[in-house]
Amino acid sequence: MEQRQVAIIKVPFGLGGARGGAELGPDELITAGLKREIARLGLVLSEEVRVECPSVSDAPIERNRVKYLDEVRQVSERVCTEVSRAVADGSFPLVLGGDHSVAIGTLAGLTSHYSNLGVIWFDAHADLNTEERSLSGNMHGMSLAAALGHSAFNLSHIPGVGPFINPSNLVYVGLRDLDEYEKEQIRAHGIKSFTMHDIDRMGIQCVVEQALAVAGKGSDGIHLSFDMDCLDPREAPGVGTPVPGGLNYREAHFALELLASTNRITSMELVEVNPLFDHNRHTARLGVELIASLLGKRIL
Ligand code: 5AB
Ligand code: MN
Ligand code: MN
Ligand code: MN
Repeated sequence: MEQRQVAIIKVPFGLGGARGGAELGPDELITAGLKREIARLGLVLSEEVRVECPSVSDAPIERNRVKYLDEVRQVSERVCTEVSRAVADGSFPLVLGGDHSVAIGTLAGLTSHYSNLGVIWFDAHADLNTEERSLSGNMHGMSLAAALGHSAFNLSHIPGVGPFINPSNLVYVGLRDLDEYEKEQIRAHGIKSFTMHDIDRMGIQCVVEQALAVAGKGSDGIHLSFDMDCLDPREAPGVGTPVPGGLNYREAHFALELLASTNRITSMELVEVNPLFDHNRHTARLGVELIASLLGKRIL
């Protein structure tokens, strides 16, 4: 990481998720000691902003098949503004979700600065569904379809936003639960995907090195989108959509330590921490540790 200034952008939004609770994620990460870790690393916290989000408890009962689209749209615009401002200030944007639909706003804010943004997406899921093809109607499963311009609601609907993400600079790490339509999309667009099978076979070091080569090829910035459900639920129980067979503690840390050591990552978001399914703040504390690894924390 080149910048020594970090901007924390909290997005307490949970209406894009399958179950409520992700809206509690940002505060949980702060309580788990995120700012203390940032200070220990000698980094300057240039700002800490909280994006105003429609509350989950006051939300109207959703009768549409695609859930809370208007709310996602509103939050995307606000997140875009804050992320864009952080980049313009020379800060490293650190977005704290919230469910993964917040990535639409993050990517919108980033593409208004980077003309060819690389994206590394750590997730059990591909988040490639469109409004038409999603089986759940949950927007947190559609964020990359929006960033690639595949869905009806996409980045072009957010004012002042640059190009879509180029699928050749997008790479997945940790996939293990895909809808049939998502599999078709990955094949059709040739999106580089390191599934859990590939991690078992090649090891996480090789996977991360190759992922970096894909995201970094010809790109002027690399965004790391980190869905906590990429981890095994035994490591990170506090997520909304847990899937067995994920990354273990050291694999996740080692991956982020490797990324840190390259100085190529220009922004990060950590999403889907859900305190309602956690115990003893375990998942949020792990999230804080992982962010510290990405920001350059070393064992020795
Ligand atoms: B997450 C599923 N594909 O569309 C869907 O946690 C799960 O942001 C989406 O990765 C999971 O509802 C979204 C079945
Ligand atoms: Mn996700
Ligand atoms: Mn996921
Ligand atoms: Mn989830």
